[in-house]
Amino acid sequence: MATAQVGVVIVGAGPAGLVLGSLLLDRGVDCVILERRSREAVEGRARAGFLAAHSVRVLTENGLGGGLLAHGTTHTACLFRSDRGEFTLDYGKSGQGEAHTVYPQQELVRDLVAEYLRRGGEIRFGAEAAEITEGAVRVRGGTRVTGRYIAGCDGHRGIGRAALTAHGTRTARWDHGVSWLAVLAAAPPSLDAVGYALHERGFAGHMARSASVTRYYLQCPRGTDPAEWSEERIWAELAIRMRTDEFGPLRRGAVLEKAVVDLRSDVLERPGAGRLWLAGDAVGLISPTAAKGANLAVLQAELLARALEGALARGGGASLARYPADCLPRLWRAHEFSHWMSGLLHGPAGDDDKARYGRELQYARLESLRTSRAHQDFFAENYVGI
Ligand code: RFL
Repeated sequence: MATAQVGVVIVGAGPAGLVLGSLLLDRGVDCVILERRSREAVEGRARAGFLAAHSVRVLTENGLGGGLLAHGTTHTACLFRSDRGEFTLDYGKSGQGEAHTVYPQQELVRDLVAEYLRRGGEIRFGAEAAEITEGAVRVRGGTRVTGRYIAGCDGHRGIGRAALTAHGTRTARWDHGVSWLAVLAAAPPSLDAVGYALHERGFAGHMARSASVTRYYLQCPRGTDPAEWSEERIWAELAIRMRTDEFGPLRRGAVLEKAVVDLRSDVLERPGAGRLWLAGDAVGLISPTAAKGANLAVLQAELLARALEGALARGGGASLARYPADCLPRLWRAHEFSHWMSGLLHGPAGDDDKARYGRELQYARLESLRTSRAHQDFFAENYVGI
């Protein structure tokens, strides 16, 4: 059974789909969002937390930033630790002088769902898109939803991307060969800054999420089962890699979640064709080293909203044809920086000549970041900007 045709059928109620939906409604484009999970599941999924200045601008200028302005906190510094010492890089004082706003992704998603519904939008939770055909989405269970355009905002493993690659769209891909145990702890942050610790046992990271929740990362071997990491072991390993003997203890708390993330990146050569266009992780997966994923989702939603509005208002694809050129260079810039960060944070394993050489390069890069204003400006501009 098909329902009436809407302007845009959006698949996925993550940051990309929800921002796109609200922007389209604002521009007078009717749309419907299909989301396979329940509202509770979507609003409860803790992932990102660092919103770049551009994302904050897009959200606030479009009436989507109430929650983050009221409850987010500003971050302008990150700290690097290694066996050569510690230093803080105040990126708010370098580059364009911009800041991150720390606001948990699940809270942003909650705000976005509420605002989209308030604007009169429709979300069908528990509606899994099973197939995308020319201008129509078949929902598992039988219904067909038709739109003049389909927006695949269904993440990296979604069917939007699969529909494009099935028709020959190629992917550029990189495996960083590194995995992280991503831990969410009911513990207040232990540092005022984002913490990056380089250690011969592997990288460890600290990122505030709220006054009572902190995300930690521990580099671990590929194929690690999170069950191997007890709460005890996590805190003991964090203490070693973050060198708490030297720099002071971490504030501990219950581990709320632990998952292994393989650091992989990829980008589609084209983010859409015909009547199917993608935004967010569906276009490209980016390794979490520089906390770019959710920010790229917001950026692409903004660009795609403009392109779809133009296509619907004026007919045909001139504005959609510009979407790849607007979106891909920015995406690649973020990937280049994330890749650079990955090299900075992950030293080679072992102690042979090659590993020692690689580690010294890592230290030289850190030392340059510590002392060179030009290098700090480069870092700041890319870390907080898009
Ligand atoms: P999402 O958030 O994955 O949302 C996609 C939605 O589509 C739904 N879906 C379907 N719905 C209907 N039918 C289908 N067939 C469907 N298939 C999928 C899914 O249920 C889901 O609700 O993609 P989106 O919107 O593109 O947003 C991307 C961001 O969520 C992601 O890039 C970030 O979370 C990445 N990320 C971070 N990004 C940052 O900018 N800053 C950070 O600090 C940061 N930390 C992180 C992160 C990702 C992490 N993980 C789990 C990979 C930390 C972690 C641990």
